[in-house]
Amino acid sequence: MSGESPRPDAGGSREIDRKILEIFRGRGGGVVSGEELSRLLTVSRTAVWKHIKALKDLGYRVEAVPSRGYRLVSSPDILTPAELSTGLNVKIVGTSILCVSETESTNILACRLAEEGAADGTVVIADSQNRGKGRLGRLWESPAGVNLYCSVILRPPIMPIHASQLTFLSAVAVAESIERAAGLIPVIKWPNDILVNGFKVAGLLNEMSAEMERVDYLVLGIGVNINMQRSQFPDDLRHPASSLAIEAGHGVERLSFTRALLESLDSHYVRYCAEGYAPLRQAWLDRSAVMGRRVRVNCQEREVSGTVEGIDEIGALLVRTADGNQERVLAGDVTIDE
Ligand code: BT5
Repeated sequence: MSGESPRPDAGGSREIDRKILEIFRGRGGGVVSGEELSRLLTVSRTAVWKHIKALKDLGYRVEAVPSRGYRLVSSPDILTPAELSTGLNVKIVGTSILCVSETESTNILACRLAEEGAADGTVVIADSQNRGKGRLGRLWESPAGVNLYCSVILRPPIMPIHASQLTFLSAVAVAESIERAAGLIPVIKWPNDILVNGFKVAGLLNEMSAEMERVDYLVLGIGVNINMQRSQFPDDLRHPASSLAIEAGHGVERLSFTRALLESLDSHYVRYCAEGYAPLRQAWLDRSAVMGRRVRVNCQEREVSGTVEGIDEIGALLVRTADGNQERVLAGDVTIDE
């Protein structure tokens, strides 16, 4: 993982590191000789040795087998483009990945890259954030080494009014990956919380740049508490919070979680671009914690109480109130009553 300003030679070095890991993985734990590595990578034996040392410094366990070569014994749970993209089955989301060790907010970094022309599906990941953003100027706790802080740049061919539909893309993909990678059963609370056993384990924050008629880009910000420990949560959180590790009772590999997330985001996004909102809306409704429930929605200037009947074309929550009217709520904090 690099800082925000990579070393001048970092791109080339990282590419060689990535290739070495690919070769090791292709051998399924078998030994590869230094000579073969040097030939396949077209670098000297000394350079091979330096790259192996650099990988060891990153936490990879590479064993030197006397007079035979090297063997990859285990990999650390760090998020690097090389680790994430090897064998990743995606068409758009995750075809370009940038990982930094620390940044203010991955959403801010992603917006900057999008302004500079970053492609549809570019993913930005940070090991830690020093001013992670929640909604309405709130802060997102982002300690290093334990969680996922990720922003995805999308350029869907849609009108700005439909942009909120894509909040459901990240919600559905995060829920699916929690199931796949941690074996837990998550539910989605409108609009942007993912809960496991009633605790918030992930938060989503979408940002958009648009003209009147068309979206220029969207940034889907995704924060998932993967291995965060109880002692790392502040006392004054708005909603009871937890992490996948706490709820599962064991650590969850960040790498496999993130790979599952990118594949899920990609398949739903490709389908959204081809077939529109309907399949995504249904996938969201299937996992919704609020569908059919009595809720109170605090929308800053008013509170709406009633039974949730669904979500509409632009992602507004449809609530049937006691007087029989159906209210459309575009933004707010939901409390589930019963
Ligand atoms: C959210 O806001 O839930 C959206 C969080 C989005 C974070 C991601 S991380 C990657 C990307 N880059 C960013 O800068 N942001 C996105 P909201 O519903 O407003 O919830 C924020 C509130 O949740 C805070 O005021 C705290 O009370 C609480 N909170 C803060 N950190 C938390 C954490 N790690 N886990 C659970 N709750 C947290």
